[in-house]
Amino acid sequence: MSEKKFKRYTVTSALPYANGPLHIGHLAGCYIPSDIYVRYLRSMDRDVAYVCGSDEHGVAITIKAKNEGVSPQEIVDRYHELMKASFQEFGISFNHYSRTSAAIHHETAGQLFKDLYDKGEFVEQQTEQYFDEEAGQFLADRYIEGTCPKCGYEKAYGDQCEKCGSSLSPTELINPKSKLSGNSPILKETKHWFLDLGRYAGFLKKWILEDHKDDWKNNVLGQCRSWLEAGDGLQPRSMTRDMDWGIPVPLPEAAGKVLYVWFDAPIGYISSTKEWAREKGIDWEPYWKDKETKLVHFIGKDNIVFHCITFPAILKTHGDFIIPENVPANEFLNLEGDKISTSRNWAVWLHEYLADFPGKQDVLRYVLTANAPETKDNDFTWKDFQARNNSELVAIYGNFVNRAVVLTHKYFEGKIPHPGALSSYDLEVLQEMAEFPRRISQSLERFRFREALSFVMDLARLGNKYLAEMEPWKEIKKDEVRTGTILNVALQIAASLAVVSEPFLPFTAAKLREAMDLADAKWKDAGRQDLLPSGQALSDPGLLFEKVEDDAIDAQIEKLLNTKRKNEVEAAQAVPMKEIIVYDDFVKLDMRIVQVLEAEPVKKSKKLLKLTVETGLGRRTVLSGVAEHFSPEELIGKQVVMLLNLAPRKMVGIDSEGMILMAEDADGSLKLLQPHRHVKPGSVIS
Ligand code: B3M
Ligand code: ZN
Repeated sequence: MSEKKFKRYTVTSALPYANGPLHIGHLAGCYIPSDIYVRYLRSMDRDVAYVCGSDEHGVAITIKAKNEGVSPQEIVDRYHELMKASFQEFGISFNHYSRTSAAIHHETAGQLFKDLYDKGEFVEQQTEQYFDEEAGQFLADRYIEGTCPKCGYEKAYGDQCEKCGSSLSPTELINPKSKLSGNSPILKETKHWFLDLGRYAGFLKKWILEDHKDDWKNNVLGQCRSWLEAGDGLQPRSMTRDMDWGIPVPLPEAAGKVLYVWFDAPIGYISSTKEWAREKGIDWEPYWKDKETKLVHFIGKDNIVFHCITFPAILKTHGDFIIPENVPANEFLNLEGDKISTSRNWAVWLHEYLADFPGKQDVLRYVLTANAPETKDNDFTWKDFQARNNSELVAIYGNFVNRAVVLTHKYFEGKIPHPGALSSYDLEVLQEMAEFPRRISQSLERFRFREALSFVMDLARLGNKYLAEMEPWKEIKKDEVRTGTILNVALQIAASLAVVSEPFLPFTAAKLREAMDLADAKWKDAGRQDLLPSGQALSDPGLLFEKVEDDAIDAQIEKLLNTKRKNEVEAAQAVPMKEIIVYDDFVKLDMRIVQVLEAEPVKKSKKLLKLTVETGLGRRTVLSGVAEHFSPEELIGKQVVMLLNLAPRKMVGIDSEGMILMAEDADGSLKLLQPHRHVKPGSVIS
């Protein structure tokens, strides 16, 4: 199907919650794909508004603020700046990056809600909602915790059970508790404004399952189909919440209520466009109201229902707005075989990546595109990162460009050599080069970024192979003119590579364009065999990529293993309690604080240390199985707890007179039990 021509493009990528730093899952999910797409559109001289911003409302923010004991505003201010900086550092080239706490967004979202209210699109409903009497507030779904009715998991949320994945409503939870006070909440009447999605079933089914059945991605169509065909898929959904953080509902009777975050957030795309247009002094409306505009939402799969069902229904119902032409959602990226998780710190954080691999943004962009979870979840591994960098970027792309440039400097004073007569093979290679821009274009227009990038690498392979076969370093000994022709052909390939790489590897492309004076080259110029005029000076872009060594990768893997160990400790349940004893049993134990005077290894044992302790009743020898946890030096002088009246026993030929008590931590390490102040040895513990 030929691509319909559009006058302009509005491209959005999901507004990231401002409750934590960005990680590789964010980039792979929607920010790199959307950036590739808009860079390509700009190279095609198309009019693009690429907008995004921080999503600053909702319980994702208020829970973080509560956990840190700060205001939601402090949370969003911190992470809005951090995320904005990370996007810039990775070349995510938004025209505008706004935030949903901005006044322009409050106005825009409030007005849109009011417009729908005035059109009678909302159904007002009194509902019963859990209320925490001690905290004096209604409880959002994530503020309620209880036992999942489906699988018995005791920490299920009000809206979802993370263990079995069931979506729940708070009243289904068994023994619900408020996460604010810990008390059992009561059910209390409250009024909310619902959007009856069932009203839009006809429009949604035709628009998605008929009009877009051929051009939307199957993973998106599949999820939409199950929503549209499931009985409960298009239930009325409340567009307001009882919360004090968010956009106040613009109705006099709605005091204390805010717009549901998933009503307000997508409208953030419109507010961001308005803010951008105001700064540029242009009209924002054509980007959201003109049917000649192509609207594309880039998101992760967990946001499909909001971008394909709820938000289009809101826009369509409102009547003034266009609805998306495509929603190319990606699946999830995992990390070393496990789900990326902010709470478990199981992620590669962008700011940490840049600290460990300075200047290697394009390497990460490359790997995350080559491995993008476009149709199914995919896995990021550090070994694969190293392999792709070393055997693709360094060995093919970088090697090809470097040889072409270095040899031109070596044999032709760094000037583009004049091409002599072209051989049939030269013509064949140039013809093949000319095919690449169209081939890559087709993939990009269909949001197949992995495929498009593989074609870019094929172009680099074409150049690499041509040089390897033509061997200019040998030819120069025989025929200088022929050598010049070979290098001219190779440099024309490198020039086209610079243009078609830009959407994917903007930092590398910028170095190449600078070296080849191609700053103004556009997509239409790629593939030309005279893009670099003979005699033009060619500066040296230097090595485009460097090898990533094993130790750098091992350090990253070790860092993740440490995180895993820490998580296991956090998650470890304490060992079950022993059987109940009575007081008379306890009083038999004579526990004292004793002072360690001497400590030494025991010859025939790896585990034991021989301690000499002052018990207040005289010196004792005790054998303690702590040699793998403490050095003798660490124990000498310490005051520790000892069970004094344990019958002596002989171990490895030594009499041990008592036992030193220790705590075994969740990770198996031993910790000393010590008085918080110095006491007289022999002090009784009771
Ligand atoms: N912040 C959810 C997310 O970060 C939400 C996206 C909003 S897009 C309008 O996945
Ligand atoms: Zn469950």
